[in-house]
Amino acid sequence: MNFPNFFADAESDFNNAKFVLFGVPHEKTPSFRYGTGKAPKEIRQASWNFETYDLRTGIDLKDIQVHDYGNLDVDNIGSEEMVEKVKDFTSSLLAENKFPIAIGGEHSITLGVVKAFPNDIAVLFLDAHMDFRERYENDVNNHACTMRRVADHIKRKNIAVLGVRSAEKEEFDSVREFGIFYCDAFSIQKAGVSEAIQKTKEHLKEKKIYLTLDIDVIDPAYAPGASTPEPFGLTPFDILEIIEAFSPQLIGFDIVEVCPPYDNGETALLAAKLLRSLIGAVWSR
Ligand SMILES: [Mn+2]
Repeated sequence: MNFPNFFADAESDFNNAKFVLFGVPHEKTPSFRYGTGKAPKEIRQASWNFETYDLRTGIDLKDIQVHDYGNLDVDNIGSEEMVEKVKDFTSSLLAENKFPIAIGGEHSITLGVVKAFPNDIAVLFLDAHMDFRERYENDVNNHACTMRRVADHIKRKNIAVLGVRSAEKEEFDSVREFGIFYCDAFSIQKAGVSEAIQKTKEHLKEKKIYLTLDIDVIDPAYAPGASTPEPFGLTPFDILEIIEAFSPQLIGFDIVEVCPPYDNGETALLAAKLLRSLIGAVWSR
């Protein structure tokens, strides 16, 4: 069955919208699986499964002004040009006081969104990987370099990473050397996500926060359709708790690396639900 090709209940026009969704089906540098370019469409389709009423917040999504812009055309451009295009588009949203929500595509799209913000914001990464390589496969904008590029743009002390459990030794060494804050998945499992949230809040304080959710932060049992799945991940409940805890400070969001060809639609469903939960949480703050 085919549903309309826009996110369910995102029926506001652009001018009245508080939130603007846009897809960036950029897929140039996968290291394991192809298919993230299909994610914006599949996540939109999956969104039609859900009721408009949100039990957690008591809010009906129909009452929130959300606009779905559609996808940016990034088909035949390289990663550098893509980053500039995403940056320009996001800047136009911020100029109109919109809350930007990007749907990837690869994690490399995050840099474009972040560059549109002033460089004194904080960025919270939810990711299984550190993505802290200086360059990968001769591309400084490879998805394996996302956090490193973000660290070029904003202050290192304003970056936090939750759920990480995979990187080269050199990446962990330079993250520590850069003084970047992180809670790995194993300590979150042991002490609970609430404690990780508390520590992250102490670190980022009252800063405005851009949240980037790489779907692979979630365990492959819940999110098998990820481009680089990594066992020992967080649960969907953990992610919900993180979203709700930081919602008062959030200024933008992306969800990346969903890879629809590798499951039966459950990862796109989870991504769509998390998007809806985030919109509800930010709206009701
Ligand atoms: Mn990742």
